[in-house]
Amino acid sequence: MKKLSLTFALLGLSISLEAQPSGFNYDEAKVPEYKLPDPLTTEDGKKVTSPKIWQDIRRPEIFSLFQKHVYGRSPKPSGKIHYQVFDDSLNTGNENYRRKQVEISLSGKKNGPKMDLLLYIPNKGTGPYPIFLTLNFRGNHSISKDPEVRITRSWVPNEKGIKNNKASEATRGMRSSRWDVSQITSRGYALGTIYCGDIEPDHRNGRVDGIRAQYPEAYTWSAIGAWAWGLSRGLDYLEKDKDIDASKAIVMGHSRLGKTALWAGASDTRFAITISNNSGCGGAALSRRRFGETVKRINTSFPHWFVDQYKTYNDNEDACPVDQHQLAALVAPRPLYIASAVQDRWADPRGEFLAAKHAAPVYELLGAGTFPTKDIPPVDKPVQGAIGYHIRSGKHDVTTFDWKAYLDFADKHFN
Ligand code: GTR
Repeated sequence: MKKLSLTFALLGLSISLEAQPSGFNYDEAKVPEYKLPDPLTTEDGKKVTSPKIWQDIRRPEIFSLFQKHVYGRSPKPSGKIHYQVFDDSLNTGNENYRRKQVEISLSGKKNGPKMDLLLYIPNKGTGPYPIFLTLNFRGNHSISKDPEVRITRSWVPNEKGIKNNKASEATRGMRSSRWDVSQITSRGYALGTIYCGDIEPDHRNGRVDGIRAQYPEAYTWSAIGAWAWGLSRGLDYLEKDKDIDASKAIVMGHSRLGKTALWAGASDTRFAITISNNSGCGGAALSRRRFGETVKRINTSFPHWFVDQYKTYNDNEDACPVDQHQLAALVAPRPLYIASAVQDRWADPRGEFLAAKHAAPVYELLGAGTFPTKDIPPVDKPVQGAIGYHIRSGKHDVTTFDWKAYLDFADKHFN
């Protein structure tokens, strides 16, 4: 998406806008009327009146609807875990944390496909530490300037300094502004990250080279399904790592990987907290609003992210039996955070907020707490209950502000 910043003065106020693809609706007045499927009414029309009915009937129903219509059905893991810690060092150039790198077999087979997990572990206090587990877009080496991080050997997109889809020193640290490792570790949390392309390369034919190729065709899953599944394999490993308190694992992701974090949090209830940063269409934003990115557009640009069935909802959102507030509700009763950014209109900030709001009745039914606001809160003022939300000033990104809000939220729920 081409982004361009325009600054203009309106009534003496300076407002900065991020240009978004044209031909899409950014006008709230033009959002069509829509009716959301009720998370608390079963498919055969019965009201969900108790936590038991939610757990036994409605939750499995919604989960399998998302499998069938949106993200696909992922295979059961082999149950075997093979991994090798190939780096464990205090020498990170930062006194707040040490580093570990682990090669993890995805299929449980010693010689099968592998992914690299990069861990930054706090030096302060004594472990085991709670952890943010995340995927990254460009390789573990892109998240920090640390010269010891192994450069990914997986496919990467060609961009500045990158040729033949092979990563190099050219992209070391290119995304470091999004990863506030110092703040995270100095507050006593570990950070774990895996390159999504180690699980499946992010392109239309990625299925052929990624983990999906290893499983029988009977499993109709998607790239987002595969990435989320990979996060769970990362968590399998973390359960064995004595530095980490895997009962306090927070799955967090940005944008397409925010969509993935939501599906991972919905699919794997071992994740104690789920965080979606600017996840937009196919993530937290309500599809029926057709604000900014639409189902048709996302299926056209990124057909591999979702199952084929999802394409039948192009210009046909109301026919989809689920909407994204129900994905949020699948995380209940575990804490959930959804974050937006003012200039990220492509991701429909209001639609992301409304998903949180319409998931809240499920949290209330389960006695898990509430979402303590009825309206979208003021810019840069996080609201944190069982569900947290903020709309940050600025663009589509992950910033120090976002990390502080997530750390505050985690502290609130863990301490
Ligand atoms: C955009 C896409 C969004 C979002 C974003 C990203 O091009 O339209 O849905 O996922 O990419 O992942 O950065």
